[in-house]
Amino acid sequence: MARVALVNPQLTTSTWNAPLDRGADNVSIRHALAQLSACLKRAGHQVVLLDLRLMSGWEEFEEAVRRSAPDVLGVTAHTCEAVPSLECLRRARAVRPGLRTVAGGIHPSMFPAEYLGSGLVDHVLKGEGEVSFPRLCEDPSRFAAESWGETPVLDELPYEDRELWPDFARRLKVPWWGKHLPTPIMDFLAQRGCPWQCAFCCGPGEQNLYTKPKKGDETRRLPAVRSRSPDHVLGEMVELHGRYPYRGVIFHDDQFLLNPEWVDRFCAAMERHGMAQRGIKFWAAIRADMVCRYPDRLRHLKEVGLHILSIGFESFSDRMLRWMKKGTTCEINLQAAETCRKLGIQIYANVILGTPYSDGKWYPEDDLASLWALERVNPEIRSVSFFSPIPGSPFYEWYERAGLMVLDGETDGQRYPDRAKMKGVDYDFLNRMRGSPTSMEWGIRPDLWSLPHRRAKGLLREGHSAEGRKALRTAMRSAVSDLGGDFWRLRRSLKTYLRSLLP
Ligand code: B12
Ligand code: SF4
Repeated sequence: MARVALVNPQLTTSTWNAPLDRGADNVSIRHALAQLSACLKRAGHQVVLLDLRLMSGWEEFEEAVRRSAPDVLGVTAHTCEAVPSLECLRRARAVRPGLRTVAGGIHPSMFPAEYLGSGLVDHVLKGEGEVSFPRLCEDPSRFAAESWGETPVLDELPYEDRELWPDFARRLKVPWWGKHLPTPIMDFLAQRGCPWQCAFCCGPGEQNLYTKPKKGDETRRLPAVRSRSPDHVLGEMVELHGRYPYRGVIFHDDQFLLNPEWVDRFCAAMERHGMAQRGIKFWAAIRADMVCRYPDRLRHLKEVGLHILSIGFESFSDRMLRWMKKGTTCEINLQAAETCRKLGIQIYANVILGTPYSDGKWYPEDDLASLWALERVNPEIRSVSFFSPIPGSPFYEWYERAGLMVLDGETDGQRYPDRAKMKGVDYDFLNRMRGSPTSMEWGIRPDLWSLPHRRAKGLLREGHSAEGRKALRTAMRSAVSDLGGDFWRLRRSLKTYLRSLLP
């Protein structure tokens, strides 16, 4: 049996000696490694964790490789971790020549040549690793340099090895969701993949990850979106609750409501185990159109503990939503928010600003529509970020071809709340619009926009058309003069946007 080191190279969005009180990237365990560890141990291998966030620097990493003397070193990587993951491999090889190295996870799966071409890895194991990685560790000679992991049956997997993190119990107590979720917080994955194809998202990239071979043509892969059975999920939840009586739960699934029948069975299992009675409140993500299609399911989820719903509104401009291939409209977004409000479910609103349109130009009115609608929805959490193309998404290829991306090689593959990523977007303008310095509280400055705007809309609603138009003009003038930027272009955009509000 092999001694296996699992490496978390999470330095881009976290740091050496990462303090637990500074954000999700420092707190969250790496589920991929926790899951792989459970499978490796079940197969009889020994596992050590090398998480850079728990170390003080490269010297400590090298010392840990020397001390743990692994036979196999497996490194995971998201795109933003490509650089540190390769550095881990380089240093591990230098300290322990002849060490067998394996790369896996979404980035190596999409771009295996980056790893194999570096000469630092023996294998890239693409796709899911639970079944094949333990076999590779047992007998690497059976695996080619580049191969696909066998697609696992999720219900046959052991529960994650969360205690691989020596400070796991401490991590649970961190209130990384502020007042929105009670602590201790436990996070779970109940389903894998997403069948939609939003152009800005790496969901399509995930379809290169969570896949199965095509029947009759093993050389081709098809997306394998699937769920654990609710009993398997609840089995893990109940077992962990016995050991760590948590109160907040995060379901990281891309889309929690993929299949309404699955949700029915999940709710029944939650009721059977009295999870709401234990005071457990949970967070999940559901598309706006699915909220509108299945309000009854949402009500049931609320009854069993759904406390805060993450909705990818993305934009409240219909043409932008079409360009993003989101499959929703502004009206659907507003209706979904309304449903949540009626059911007493808090809203975590995801909105993307600064996306150039199909002609390569950025139109401020698209973002103004989103910001104004955000004021209307008034969500508990505003997760507003500037658009950054993620490799593996259709938009990445499109904007790359259009030459519109501002790339720096180091931080690519991250979604930024506030960093300039696209040419032609007036980030100063967007920043001057915001009502608060923190990205989570993104909102339009009320003095600039909302108050005069609201007044104007009120007048229009009451039928005072002339006064309404005048008030809208005043709103526009005050916004334009205060915001600066390309005055004439902005003026045109604001005019277009304001006109769209007039009856
Ligand atoms: C939970 C989650 C988070 C959490 C926790 C992240 C963490 N450190 O674990 C938080 C909220 C902190 C987070 C942050 C970010 N995330 Co995130 N996140 C996810 C999410 C929803 C689930 C990931 C997960 O745990 N999956 C379950 C595990 C079991 O699956 P897995 O990771 O794919 O691992 C399997 C295989 O890939 C493989 N495998 C993985 N590693 C290895 C290693 C070896 C050696 C082998 C053999 C196999 C192998 O085997 C595993 C088991 O089958 C995914 C979307 C998704 N559904 O996957 C996005 C996702 C991974 N995140 C994404 C992004 C962009 C980010 C951020 C960059 C956002 C930002 N700030 O800009 C940061 C980066 C954080 C970081 N440095 O890692 C993108 C990544 C795209 C890309 N091309 O890299 C994804 C795919 C979402 C998307 N659709 O766009 N994220
Ligand atoms: S944005 Fe959401 S719905 Fe769209 S592809 Fe990504 S995960 Fe799926």
